[in-house]
Amino acid sequence: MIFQIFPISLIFLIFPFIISAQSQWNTRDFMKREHSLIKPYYGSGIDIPFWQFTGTTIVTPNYIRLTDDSQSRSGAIWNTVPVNSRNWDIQVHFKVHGKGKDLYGDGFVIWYAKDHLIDGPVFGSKDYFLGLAVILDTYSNHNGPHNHQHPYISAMINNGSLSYDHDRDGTHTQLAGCEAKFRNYDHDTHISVRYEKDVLTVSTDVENKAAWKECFQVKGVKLPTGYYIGASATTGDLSDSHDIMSVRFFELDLDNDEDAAEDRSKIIPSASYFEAPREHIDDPKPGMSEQKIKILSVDNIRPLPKVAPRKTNEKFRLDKSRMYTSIPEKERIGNNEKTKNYATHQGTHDQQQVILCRTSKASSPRSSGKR
Ligand SMILES: *[C@@H]1O[C@H](CO)[C@@H](O)[C@H](O)[C@H]1NC(C)=O
Ligand SMILES: [Ca+2]
Repeated sequence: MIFQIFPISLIFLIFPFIISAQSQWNTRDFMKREHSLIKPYYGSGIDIPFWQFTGTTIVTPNYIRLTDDSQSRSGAIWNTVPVNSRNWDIQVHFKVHGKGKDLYGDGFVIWYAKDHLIDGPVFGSKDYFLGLAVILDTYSNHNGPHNHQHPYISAMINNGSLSYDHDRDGTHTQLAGCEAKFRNYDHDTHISVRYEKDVLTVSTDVENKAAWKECFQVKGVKLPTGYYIGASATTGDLSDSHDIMSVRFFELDLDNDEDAAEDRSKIIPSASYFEAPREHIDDPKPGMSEQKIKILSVDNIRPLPKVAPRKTNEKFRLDKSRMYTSIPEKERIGNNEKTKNYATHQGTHDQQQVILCRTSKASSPRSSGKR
């Protein structure tokens, strides 16, 4: 009997080595159905199992369209099951396409966030979120000189205190980013968001090579378990269709993961590395652009051009581009009331009307003068 058992135990000894050799190719990573979205989307009923959608999202047999190629759309799709895996890889097959040749927007976000199904100004979802946003930004809002082209993929980690600044394409809050042309292809386009041992790696497969190309990698990213996967998109004056064909969630089964037992459910999202902003070189704190709402009376701010030179030690400024040009279309979604009031108040002398304006501590008068 002993001799019969022995070969079997040998197999058990050898087996782990076979597996660990294979794990480089992720054969042990397995797709979790409850976090994945694959065709056919519908189960037995009219619901998509484990997923909910909001806004302009429509589901067809072959794709989930967050927005179509028309103005002022906003749609999202969210997984309803919180992710309890510590290490994962989310692979999204997507398609962004539209009739615009040079002008199109705005893009979409792949989320790993605490709050789900909450609409807002960050490509259709909540600002001041907790978690990770991987932003595929097709439209360059940034007025100043740019260091990169769009479409641009970047990542933002938020503990709920930061606002995504559309006007600067999130420059102040991004961890890292890369250019990636992913629009209007006939071939399939994919993105992988991999979170493994606190390292975030974003890769794309958009050149029809059936291989991942690294976009960026950032170490020291802390994300808790228990958040939700989602995707959301918006259009403004410019538009695109933003389609999701599939979401595949792989739980990574790591060898020698000594931290695997650690309870990660209570930690606050954080990143030890922020990319230095491309502008605002006089900003002492990269990635810390702070925004606040100030309430001013209209009397105090008229006529508008006098506001900036007024002798005051208050560290706010009025964003003139906001006053004289149309408010960026991104802000309109979910902010319709506010922008409407904004426009009205500009044209009236009624006293004590309240105007909401955005101020930025990070912007000194000098830098605003350069704009
Ligand atoms: C949240 O993030 C901001 C900006 O990165 C940081 O200043 C703040 O200390 C963080 N708060 C918590 C509770 O981690
Ligand atoms: Ca943008």
